[in-house]
Amino acid sequence: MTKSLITASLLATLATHVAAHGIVTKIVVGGTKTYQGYSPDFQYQPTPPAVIGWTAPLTQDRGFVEPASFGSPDIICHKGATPGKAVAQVVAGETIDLQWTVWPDSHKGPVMDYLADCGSDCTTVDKTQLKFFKIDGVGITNPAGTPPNFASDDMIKNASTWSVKIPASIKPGNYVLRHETIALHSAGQENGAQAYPQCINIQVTGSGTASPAGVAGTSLYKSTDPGIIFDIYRKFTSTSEYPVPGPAVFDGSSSGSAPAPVASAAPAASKASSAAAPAATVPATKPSSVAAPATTLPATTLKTSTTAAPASSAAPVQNNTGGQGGSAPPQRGQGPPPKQNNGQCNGRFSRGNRGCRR
Ligand SMILES: [Cu+2]
Repeated sequence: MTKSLITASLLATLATHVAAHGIVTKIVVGGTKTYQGYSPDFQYQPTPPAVIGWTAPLTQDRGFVEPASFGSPDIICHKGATPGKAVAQVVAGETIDLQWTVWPDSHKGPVMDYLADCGSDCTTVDKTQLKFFKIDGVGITNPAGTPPNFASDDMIKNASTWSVKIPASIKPGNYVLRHETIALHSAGQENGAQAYPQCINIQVTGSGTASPAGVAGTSLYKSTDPGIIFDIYRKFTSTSEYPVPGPAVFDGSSSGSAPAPVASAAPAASKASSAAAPAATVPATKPSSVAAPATTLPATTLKTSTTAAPASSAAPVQNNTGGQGGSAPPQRGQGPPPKQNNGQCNGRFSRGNRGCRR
């Protein structure tokens, strides 16, 4: 990269970086059932609310788990996390919208979702015993640009909200949903990626029978995985050039009742995202085309995948394995959210001095 390019990128990042990273603050099931997420601020309240989000008081900084800790229990549901005390009710096949705090656009990377069977009770489960299977994994969704468009960018465009469908095929029971993005702005160097796992408890009802095998949270990633050490600041020609880390997506994730994207049910996450080339037209299998006519919602409104506008032919259309998430058209006219730079977290531009760390 030339010096001028670096300078231009640096200025862009300084201008757009927000201080905090993020947590999931709100969860909406099936478009109607709203649940509060966990906030580290709860630890200062005399009577903290019981929420479905896992308790993680050490995330006061809205920070991340570093790759050096990918083998430690901190990666399971974030640093020092203990089970949430409430449970969301979900019908298998329903979509869950996870709303983050305003996500910094410098923090580009994949978005992944996993489930793990808790047995009788997620609110008291031993997290080290959980075995996670992946139901959603999206990396680059448009190779244009340097860096290219990642799932995190789509999440930002969708009002900092990611939508994931709970597979209709899984058997009823108690599950931890492990939702995560991994920021890659410093991932060109070892231990530079930043994992932001967020867990919630759900109780799934339905008539599914699948009980997919999973892996312990501490075995999901290695610090040397090709999708963990990865330079995003180069030219890309295909969405598949980024290998989404972790196990393959459970191949029953997209089966079951409509509007599952049956044709795009690729087992491998990287294959799945390769289907998300910048499309001029909406793929015939796009599930959202069965939904209501496109509605343009304000950036602050929680938006579900069903509003992914078929009308917006110029927008990059994403067709990820879950069929959801970040397929909102860019909302350029509405301007970026309020941003500031307080000198924290200068991302990869601090390659030499480990930026974005405490
Ligand atoms: Cu950060």
